[in-house]
Amino acid sequence: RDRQQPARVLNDSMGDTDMSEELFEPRNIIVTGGCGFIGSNFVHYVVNNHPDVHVTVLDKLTYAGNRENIAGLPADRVELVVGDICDAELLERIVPGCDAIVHYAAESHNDNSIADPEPFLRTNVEGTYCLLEACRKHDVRYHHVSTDEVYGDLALDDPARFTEETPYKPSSPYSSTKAASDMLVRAWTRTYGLRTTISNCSNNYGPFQHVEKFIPRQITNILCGIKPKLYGDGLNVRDWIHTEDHSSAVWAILTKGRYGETYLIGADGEKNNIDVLHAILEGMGKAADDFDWVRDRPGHDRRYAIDSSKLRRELGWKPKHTDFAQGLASTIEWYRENEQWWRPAKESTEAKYKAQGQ
Ligand code: NAD
Ligand code: TDX
Repeated sequence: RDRQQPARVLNDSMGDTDMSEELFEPRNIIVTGGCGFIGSNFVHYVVNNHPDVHVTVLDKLTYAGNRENIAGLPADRVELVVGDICDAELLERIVPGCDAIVHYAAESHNDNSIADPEPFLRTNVEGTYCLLEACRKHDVRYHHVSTDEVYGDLALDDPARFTEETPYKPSSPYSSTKAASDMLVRAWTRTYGLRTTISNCSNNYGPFQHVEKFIPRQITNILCGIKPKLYGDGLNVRDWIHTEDHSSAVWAILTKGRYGETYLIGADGEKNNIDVLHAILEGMGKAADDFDWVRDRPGHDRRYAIDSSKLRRELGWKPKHTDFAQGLASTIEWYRENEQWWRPAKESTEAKYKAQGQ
């Protein structure tokens, strides 16, 4: 295959348009950030669904990374390399011979980026650059995991949703560094002919999410006897997707996506924060008003909404977890059953929020 050509176009030219066919069949992949929330869920997904694939997890184990997230997976399927994506020498050792890099590693929390942007520049921008250079040198396929936040926000009454054509307009230090990293991927694709795809996904929920994020913070607050905390007027809208559906979408794009293309991932899950909080309170037997209003996030994006029709149409993907109430109930259950997992991070996370008036 001519590696400069999009896989789907070549496939069509061969007279075969079966969307279920995987056109790229990796055997050895590197998953960066595979000890974080979404990366580790992807590693579980690959181990459970693709028995021929070996995964090397490259993770720095920052405050957000936890080796427990991939503990118990078979040692002959998953190897953990503890290290930094900015470490070019380390990349030189592990990248040759792998078929693809799926890049999840990032500093990922908006509130942290407002308090201290520096690590976001380094990991999200410089780290992506280092991975792109390693892929260029060793001719490795690269998938870039990004966020809908690169598009900025929408008004609550705007009928529009984000599409692959929406102009970039990031609001926070976090989203601006993710936008910058997407731009690097596009430039390396066009200039060097790298075989890349980009996905921009909406807000994920599910097991293994750090207690600094909205849904786990509120669930674990209630479990600790602390009141949930709602920013601003609580009307900000997020488009929720279960992390397992994000994993299946990334796999579809990695194996069937056209090189050089961007795909938006979303599951039609728009909800405002107060409705999500009410669902958590109700699901945990608390009164609807049993929470605190706290200081709003500076520059707080109002609404995110994803139109994922390109991904569904071109690659035949669809989400499995379409019942948010059920997904939330099983997430609450997971945090109830895994207190030893989240407890060590809880106190310091709440202390940080308290110092910020949140
Ligand atoms: P997370 O913060 O839970 O995990 C990030 C992981 O990356 C951690 O394991 C951390 O140790 C690792 N890491 C950080 N810096 C590193 C470095 N320099 N070198 C190697 N490893 C490093 O993040 P997440 O919520 O799982 O997000 C994963 C990716 O998905 C990010 O790229 C994020 O932008 C994107 N994303 C997240 C969401 C969401 O809702 N959380 C939505 C869309 C896209
Ligand atoms: O205690 C809280 N109270 C509250 O009202 C927290 C932590 C958040 N919020 C609000 C802010 C947002 O409107 O809840 C919403 C969700 O907040 P986060 O969980 O911090 O997520 P968000 O800022 O939307 O970003 C997430 O989705 C997109 C991820 O953290 C990003 O990595 C991803 O790119």
